[in-house]
This record gives sequence, C-alpha cells and structure tokens, in this order.
Amino acid sequence: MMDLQELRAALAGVQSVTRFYYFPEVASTSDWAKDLVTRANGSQQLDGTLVVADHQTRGRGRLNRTWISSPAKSLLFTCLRAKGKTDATVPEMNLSYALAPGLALCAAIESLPPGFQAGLKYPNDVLIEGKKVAGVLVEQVSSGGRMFVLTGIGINVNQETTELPSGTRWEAASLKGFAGCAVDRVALLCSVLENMERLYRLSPGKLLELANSKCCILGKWVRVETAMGSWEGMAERIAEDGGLILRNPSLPGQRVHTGEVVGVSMALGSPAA
Ligand code: BT5
Repeated sequence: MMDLQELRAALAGVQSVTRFYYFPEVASTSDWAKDLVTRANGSQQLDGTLVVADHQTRGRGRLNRTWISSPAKSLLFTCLRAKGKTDATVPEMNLSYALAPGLALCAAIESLPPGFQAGLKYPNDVLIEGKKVAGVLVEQVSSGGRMFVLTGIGINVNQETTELPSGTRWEAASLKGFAGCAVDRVALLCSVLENMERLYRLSPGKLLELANSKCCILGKWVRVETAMGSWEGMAERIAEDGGLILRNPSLPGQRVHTGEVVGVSMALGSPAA
C-alpha cells in the first residue's frame, strides 16, 4: 500500500493539489469525488482536491466500461477542478480538459527510465508499443451552481502480466513490464499532476498541436464505433472541436466525436482488422 506519510510529503510539493483523500480501497475514485461535490454543494474550496486509491472494486472507464486494477500495483486517482464561470461557455476550455491529461500521462511516462515512447490513442488512452498502459475518464458534474471537471486516471504500474486483464480490445500492459523493474507510484503521481498543470497553462491551440503529434493512430486506417454507427477511414487529425477527422474516399471529410477506435490497420490505406 502507499505510505501515507510519503504521499503527504510528496503532494505538499505539488502546487495544484489543495487537499487529498487516500483510500486503501474504494469503489471508484471518480464516483467518490462526484459524491464529494454533491455533499459539499459545489463548494469552490474543492478546487484542487485529489482522490487517490490503492484499489478500486468498481473502477469505471468511459461509457460505464470497467477499469480493472490490482491492489497496490495500479495508480488510480481523480482530480477535481472547479470550472471558471467563463469556461463553461468557451468550447476551447473543454478541449484543454480533454487533451491535457493524456498528454501529461505521456510526458510523465516518457520521463521514466529507461526511456519509453508513449502514444495517445484517440481520445486519450496511453499506449506503449500498441499496448494500453493507462486510461483517462473526464467527466463534468455540477452542484450548487458550480461546474467541476473530474479527471479520473488509471495507470497499470507494477502489475505482472498475469495480473492484467485479458481479452481487452487493446492488450493491457504495465509500466513494470516495459521497465523491467518496479516503478515508484507516488513519484509518478506527482509527475502526472505537475505535467497536467503545466499543460493546462498552454493555449488550446498548442495542446491540439501536441495531441496531434502524440496521436499514434494518425495516418492509419481505423474503424471507429460511435452511438451513431461505425465509421472507417484514414485517421487524419484531431480537429479544433476535439473530433477525429477520418479520410475515406467514399465519405469525404468524415468527422467523428466521442467514438471508440476499435480497429487499426498498420498498413496505410488497408481496411481495419
Ligand atoms: C478508460 O476507459 O480507459 C478510462 C479508465 C479510467 C480509470 C480511472 S481509475 C481512477 C478513476 N476512477 C474510476 O472509476 N475510473 C477512473 P475506456 O477507454 O472506456 O477503456 C475501458 C476499457 O479498457 C475496458 O472496456 C477494457 O477493455 C479495458 N481495460 C480495463 N481495465 C484495463 C486495464 N487495467 N488496462 C488496460 N485496459 C483495461
């Protein structure tokens, strides 16, 4: 389990964290954070709150999918930010909230020895060598007339291969599997939080540029499933509104939102697997 003293000392050095809650086990850090916002009637003081757990019994991904963790081996946390009054009406702010966490994860992971090459799978899963090591769940909740952005992050840190979920669409992997040795979860947590703060200060345009440069599916033929159906095409770029632009000769200028990339063909122009 995490050493609470060590966690407290480390987080004291992270400017963006105003308070934190730690749980050896919780259903979901994002659900707990949501309840906290409601219980506190949307108090502004919640801005900068961090909820960390060593294990989740009902971890969630997007669309209520499951996020599987291993006790004391995953990094599981949710950070809470109060949205400024103007943020709600400025779509670019939503773009920043959507893109910064995945980019922060890539930066934090890439700074670990021995040197990783991490990529973003649209919208913000983090892959190493095509395997999923982390996922991000960005949600908004309002209470007491104030909006909060809840950024839930799950990273496979120190799991053995046998402890990872199998049968997932994107093969799961842990950082330890690539590093060959255990990774310090507290240091990694601080690094992700600091990178996130640094990235939030960039303009949405700059974030978009970075996200496009880290997006490992661009230039590949992909299949994307959305609530409106399934689309195929060459992933061209992430657009200003956060959508993914697909090029397909029979569907010019196709743009998909909040979809799930389910198939990627490594050979350009050939159909997705
Ligand atoms: C995500 O969703 O990848 C976002 C995961 C966010 C989890 C964090 S943990 C802290 C906070 N509290 C929560 O309850 N959630 C957040 P999505 O893109 O929908 O991917 C979910 C899919 O990833 C599942 O359907 C599985 O196929 C796969 N999956 C589940 N657990 C995995 C794991 N540990 N590693 C890799 N893939 C996994």
